[in-house]
Formats: sequence, structure tokens, C-alpha cells
Amino acid sequence: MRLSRYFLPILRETPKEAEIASHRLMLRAGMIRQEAAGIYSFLPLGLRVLQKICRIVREEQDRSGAIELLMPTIQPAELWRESSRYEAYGKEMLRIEDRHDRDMLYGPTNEEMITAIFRSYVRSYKDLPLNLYHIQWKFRDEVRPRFGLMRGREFLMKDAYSFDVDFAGAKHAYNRMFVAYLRTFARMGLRSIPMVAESGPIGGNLSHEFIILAETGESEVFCHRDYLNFEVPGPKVDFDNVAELQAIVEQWTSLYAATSEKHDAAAFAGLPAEKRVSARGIEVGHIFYFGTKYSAPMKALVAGPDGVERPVHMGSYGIGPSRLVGAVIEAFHDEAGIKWPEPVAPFRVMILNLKQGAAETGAACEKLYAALAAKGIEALYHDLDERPGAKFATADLIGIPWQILVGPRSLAEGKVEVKRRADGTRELMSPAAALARFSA
Ligand code: 5CA
Repeated sequence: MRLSRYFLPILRETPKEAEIASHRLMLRAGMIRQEAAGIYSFLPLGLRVLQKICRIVREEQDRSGAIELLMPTIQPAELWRESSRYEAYGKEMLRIEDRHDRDMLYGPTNEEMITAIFRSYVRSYKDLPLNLYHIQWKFRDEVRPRFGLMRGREFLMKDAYSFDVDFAGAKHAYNRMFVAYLRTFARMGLRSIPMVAESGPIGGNLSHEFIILAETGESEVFCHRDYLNFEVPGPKVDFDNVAELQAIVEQWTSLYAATSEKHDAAAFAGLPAEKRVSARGIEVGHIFYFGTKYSAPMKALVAGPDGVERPVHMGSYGIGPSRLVGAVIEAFHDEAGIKWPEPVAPFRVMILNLKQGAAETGAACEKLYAALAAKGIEALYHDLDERPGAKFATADLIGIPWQILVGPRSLAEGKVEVKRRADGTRELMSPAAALARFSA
């Protein structure tokens, strides 16, 4: 992408309304624009990151055996009356009337709708296990939308819903998601810690929040320090292997870890002082097992091997991709701007022409740009008529992992400079050597 043909509305001033780094940087880097409290447009650069995050989420959901579908944002109120959540959900639910005076709502979550889909088609244990997920916008009329994408009113959620004939099956479904979540966040460069959590309006008595430690996090959390060094399961983990997954989950729940609502001060005080981590965290995922809370009132029944019909056992599993855009920035930034981990970076390489208008640097940049495109590597080419200082500032602000600096002096010696945004290291090398660094 040539910057001269792109839409990257950089802000030079720091927006006053933004209280935390990720919100400030997203606004300054031209990634998002606020349309109303807690409601944002994703500008092109922000959308690229969101899509990268969703891709990783999808790949890991698919790997774990979940199947993608897509439910609408708008739902009929009748469904929610069946589960008795229509009144219970209160003011957080955005209620809408259509032209026929029918009560509708903008979905804050989808347990009811997925249960209705399930009961329309599935009758027998032979069709189980089943886990269906989608990635769809949600609306919750939060009392205090804040911190940009962290606590929005409209936000993107990956929500998965599992169906099993009994508790043992449901526990394995829960374990699948548990392990998939560890992998998902690790692929974004984040260390997530599963913590015992309150289940709130979703319900049930088995629930874990996946927390990223960050000073600006909204949750107060407590955990054993060893979680910071546990090994994340690799890509070869067998999601059908009940014992293998159970062992991973047991390891990752063996030590103390809880959010403030579930905190047991006495148990925590029992840990050796140097192992106690008391910190703030960002909840990037939340998983629930709630048994027959929805299937019993909504009559989603399956016949077991004995032929007897019973309510199906369910769980639901959420990840916040739009919140993750902010969470990744909270974890990876410095004074100058964002430092994207490669798997979620909007582009992999940025080419900076340090003498716009000069024939030599122009030709060298064009050649690099064409060669990267031919290799399938996403590159952003800063080809605007700006001074080098301004180009450096933009590049550091938007945080593309690799910068190729093409200046007249080095080029006269047949060299370009390759800068790594993560640690600021720079190396002089030939354009061919720079290109050889990158493969698709
Ligand atoms: N139905 C269940 C699981 S699918 C559910 O709604 N869970 S939740 O309420 O915990 O939300 C799931 C995830 O969505 C959270 O872990 C968080 O990452 C994200 N999320 C929730 N509320 C917001 C919000 N206001 N802004 C941004 N992301 C949010």
C-alpha cells in the first residue's frame, strides 16, 4: 500500500479525552474514530489489526473443533422471554420496537438464539458433541463506556456455544475452549492467565476469565507467579484426547489465580511472598459452563443412548477481538507509539523514502515495494513529501514491526537500513539482503 493512496488520518496532538495509552495511540495512529460514547468506526489501519486478530481466533476455534456460523445482531424479545432474561438483563440491553410494534433487541450475547437453533435441528446424542461459534457485533449499554475499545457499548465478540449429552461431555467441551484460548492469546504475543471468576448474568457455577496483566486493566487480580512461566500447549495438542486436555487444564488451574470477586485473601496469603502477584488485568476472554440453564426452560432436548430425552448440557465461551486490539497495544508500546507483534501487525514492513523526489531513493523504494508485493509480504510505502523526521515519527507511532529506511547517503554505498520497531535495533545491508529477511 502506498501511503499517498491510503487513508491514514494521523493526529499530531494527543487527544485529551483518552485516559490510557492504547486509546490515545489508536486515535493518534488513525485506527479508530469515536461516533458516540462507546461506539467506534474502525478506520483502515485499525480494521487490518482487528481482522488479523479475528483470523487467529478463527484458526484456533476451528482447530479445537468448533464450527463457525453467523447469527444476526437484532433478536426478537420472545426468545429472551423464554429464558426469563428479557426483564432480568435490565438497562444494559438496547431494546428496539419495529414498525409492527414488535419488541426486538440488539443482542448483548446469544445463548437464547443458539439454543433455539439447536432445538430446531438436533434431537439425538448421536449428533453431539457440537460447538457452534460466530464473530459478531454486540451491544451492551454499559453505564461507563471508557478506555476506547476496552469497554465499548458496541463491541465485537467471538462467542461459542457447546452442546453435550452429559456433564462429562460438557467438561471436555469446556477444556477444549480453555486450551484453545491459551493458544489464541499466546499467538498474539500475550500471556493469558485463566482465573476463577464470577459468572454474572450468563450463569452457571464453573467459569474462568482469561486475564492479561496490565497496569491499566479494569480488574483487580491475584495469582501465583509461576503462571507467568507455564508452557502454552503447542499446535499438535490433540483436542479429541480427553485425558490430554484434562491434564493441561489441571496444570493451568493448579495454582492460585482469582479475580477480586472470587478472591480468597487467606488462601492467597498462604503463598510464599515472592510468589504472590497482586496486579491489575484486562479480561480478554471468559468461559462458562451452565448446564441446562437455557436448555431446560427452552426445551432443547436430546435423546440419550437409553432413548430418554433430557435437556442438553451447554457452555458458552467469549473472546473480545475489539478489546484485544487495545489489550495488545497496552502490552506493546513505548513513548513513541505502538510496537505490533508480527502476527497482528497491520502491515509487516514499512518502507521510508528519506528523500522524496530524488531519482535514486525513489527507484530503490519502488523496487523494494514491488519485490515485497511479489513475495506476498504486506508493505506500507511512505511515499509522501515529508521530512525524514516526520516519517520516522509516523513509522514509530503506527508501529509496523520492520522499517526499511532508504536514504541517499547509504544508498550511494548500496545499502539500506533495516530497523526493528520492537527494540529499535538497526542494521545496514543491501536491498537484496533486506528482502531476503522476509518470506511469506
Ligand atoms: N455469552 C458469554 C460468553 S460467549 C459472554 O457474553 N461472556 S462475556 O460477557 O464475558 O463477554 C465475553 C468477552 O467479550 C469478554 O471476555 C470481553 O473480552 C468481551 N467484552 C465484554 N464486554 C465488553 C465491552 N463492553 N467492550 C469490549 N469487549 C467486551
